[in-house]
Amino acid sequence: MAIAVSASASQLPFAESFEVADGVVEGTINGQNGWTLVGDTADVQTAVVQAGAQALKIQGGQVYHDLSSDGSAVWLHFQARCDAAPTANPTVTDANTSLAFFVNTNLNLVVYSNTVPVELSAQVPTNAWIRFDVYCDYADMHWDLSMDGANVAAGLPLYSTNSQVGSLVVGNDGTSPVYVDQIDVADTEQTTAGLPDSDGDQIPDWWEQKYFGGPTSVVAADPSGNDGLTYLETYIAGVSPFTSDPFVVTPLPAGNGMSWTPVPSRLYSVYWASSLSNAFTWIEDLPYPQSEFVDTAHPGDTAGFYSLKVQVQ
Ligand SMILES: [Ca+2]
Ligand SMILES: [Ca+2]
Repeated sequence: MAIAVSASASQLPFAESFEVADGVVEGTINGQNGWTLVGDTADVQTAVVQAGAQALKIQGGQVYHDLSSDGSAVWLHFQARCDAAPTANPTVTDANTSLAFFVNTNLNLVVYSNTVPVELSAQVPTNAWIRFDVYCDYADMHWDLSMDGANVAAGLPLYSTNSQVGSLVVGNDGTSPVYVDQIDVADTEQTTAGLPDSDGDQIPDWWEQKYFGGPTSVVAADPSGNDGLTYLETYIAGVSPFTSDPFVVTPLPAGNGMSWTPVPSRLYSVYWASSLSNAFTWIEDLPYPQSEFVDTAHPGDTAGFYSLKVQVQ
């Protein structure tokens, strides 16, 4: 099994669960939902599935789907299952590739660091669904890989600097079947799906790697360089962990609410109190991308106080 990603221009987020509800029927994936098959066989089937009633089975060949994004990073996760050790190792040569990895004939994961394949000690069990998570950062030109929520490689340089042509490629060069399900690709953070957090401190690996050079490099409760916020608080608020960078809440001109710059995958909860000596009570939850609260509950009040709580969704 091999995966390769390159990305740039307009279709993310992309999700594929190979279900009838997505417009996918049993039989070859070629021509369904924008997928193209090159090679022998890649069939949507019902016998082995990770979720729902259908999943993709690849037996020799590669399937392609266009991906495009204006963002500077890509979050990708999917489920895969190998029936047996692959009978052949692929070679990636496409200069448009951003990142690539595969399971080799020893069932070890192999990641590309630049154009060099590097065998990891991580082994992939057979006949078990495995979740793979990829974070690809085009600003910093690195990518990370996790298997079942545990980081196995981080800070790898991208295969190529060329990200102008975008596609997702899933292939199986061997003869033993490989199954794939629940593909999810986005260019904003996908926290609802449970991003890998190897040290369990509520800051995902990608953020620790991007800002501190390792997937577990930050102590979440330590003070950041940003005005007394902890590192965890800077991550949740989406502000700098290094310098003064306040989360700005702006009162509406009429004094009946506030606005802010929202961060993807965040939930903003508004609380209100008639005075600072009274307890705040919850009014409303406003998920990203909402960026404004207008108070309709206290139209006649001459005074009041708002509190805005930010959570990762
Ligand atoms: Ca499915
Ligand atoms: Ca963490």
